[in-house]
Amino acid sequence: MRKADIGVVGLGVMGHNLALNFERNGYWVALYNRTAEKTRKVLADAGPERRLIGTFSLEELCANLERPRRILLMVQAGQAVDDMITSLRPFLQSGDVLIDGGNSYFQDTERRHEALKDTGILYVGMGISGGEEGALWGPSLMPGGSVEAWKILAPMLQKIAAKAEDGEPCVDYIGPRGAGHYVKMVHNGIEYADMQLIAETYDLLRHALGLSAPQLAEIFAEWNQGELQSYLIQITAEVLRKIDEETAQPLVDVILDEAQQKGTGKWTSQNALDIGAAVPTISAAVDMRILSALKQERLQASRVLSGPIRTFQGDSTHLIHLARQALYASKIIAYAQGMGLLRQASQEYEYGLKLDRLAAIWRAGCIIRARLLSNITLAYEHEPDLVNLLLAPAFREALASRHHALREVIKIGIELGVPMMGMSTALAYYDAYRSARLPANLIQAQRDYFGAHTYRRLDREGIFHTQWT
Ligand code: NBP
Repeated sequence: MRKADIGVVGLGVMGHNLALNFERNGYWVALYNRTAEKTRKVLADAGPERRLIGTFSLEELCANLERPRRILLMVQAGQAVDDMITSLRPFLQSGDVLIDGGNSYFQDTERRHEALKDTGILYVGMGISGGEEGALWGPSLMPGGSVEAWKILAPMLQKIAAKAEDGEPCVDYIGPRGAGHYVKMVHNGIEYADMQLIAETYDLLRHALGLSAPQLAEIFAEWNQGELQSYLIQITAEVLRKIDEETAQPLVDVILDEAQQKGTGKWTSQNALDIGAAVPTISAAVDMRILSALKQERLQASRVLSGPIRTFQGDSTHLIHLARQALYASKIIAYAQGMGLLRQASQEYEYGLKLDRLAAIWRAGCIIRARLLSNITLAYEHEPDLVNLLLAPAFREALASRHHALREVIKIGIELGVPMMGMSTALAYYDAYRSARLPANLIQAQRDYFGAHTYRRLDREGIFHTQWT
């Protein structure tokens, strides 16, 4: 009987679409899902004559796989992954490859990698981005862990991955242990920031100019033709254009303004704090989701807390032009923060990350795919040790001609009382990073005053303490 080239465990949104992607690319795929009904449904929906083998126990799954076995786990991150590994272990042999393609926390992947290290089972923590469509037609894949496993998997993963404009598959070996899931986590952190910056731009234009959702859709659609071209801008235009069939209003206007989150943005901020990397725009995006969730409190506060009662008096065409520039500038700064975090984590965890490769595999397939990523790829290819993306000549120039717009747009937001937490933090990061002297001298003096924490001086070497009173 024909055995399968790969097994997929977990046939939810991602698992079943990835299975179909492998199948479409010529591979035989064995399917397993905790709830057997789902397996039957995937088989029935796919129809006959497909390279799919339904299995209804993990033993049956493993018996139906070519050696070395390749198994992709696409179950909910957390305990379910540990449970599946424990249940699969008795049926796996040395040399078999086990891939966790869920959004696992990278420290969990480190722990699982360590636990499996002496078993001969090759463990891969793989970040996957692209959602349902990407899983089916080509995701961006971030496999980390066993290098041996990468050699076995590379041809298959290159086939199912998205292809960038130059035809290059959006997959590469990321690094050892939890590196793949680490990079996916930061990808999601950048995604949070990007979405927040777009949302602020929408909010400001709506407040200042009173534009309707369909009018805003046209603006975003036009922006998507230029330097801002990206999946998130494209879907923003499509979302804003959508009319609710029941109410005949723009659907976005009847959606409750409470943003949910699954944790990858929060993990990015938490980890950045742990390793001492500044990612204020990513953190602002997480904070704004938290604030958005306080709907009832906000409703009450809106009745008692005062703010400016002003209307925008300027030229609307000019404001739209400024907003476009500000969005691009703040987006560059947010990406610089994310890439800076990756650079620092690479040293901290000895991941050996190649930032040009990461930017390259995000050019297509994933949620943050954008024209900007081609420029980021080039910047790191040209200068692999670039300490901060802002210093790359192309971005230095892009910001030199746009930071005024960013300042203007934030000022207008402040005047109208529109919260611009993402853009404000982006600008503050830019201003802080380009400051030869920050007021940390005063902070050091305060620390020495109340806690005798000592300070260093600009004019001579050594550690100093002052009796301040
Ligand atoms: P779904 O919620 O669609 O499916 C979850 C799958 O996990 C189902 O097959 C479910 O089996 C299985 N499962 C659960 Br829940 N608990 C299990 C357990 N204890 N043992 C065995 N199987 C269990 O999730 P999804 O959206 O396909 O996401 C899967 C993974 O991929 C997650 O880690 C997610 O964060 C990640 N991811 C999702 C996206 C996305 O856009 N959705 C993108 C990138 C990564 P059942 O049918 O028996 O309940």
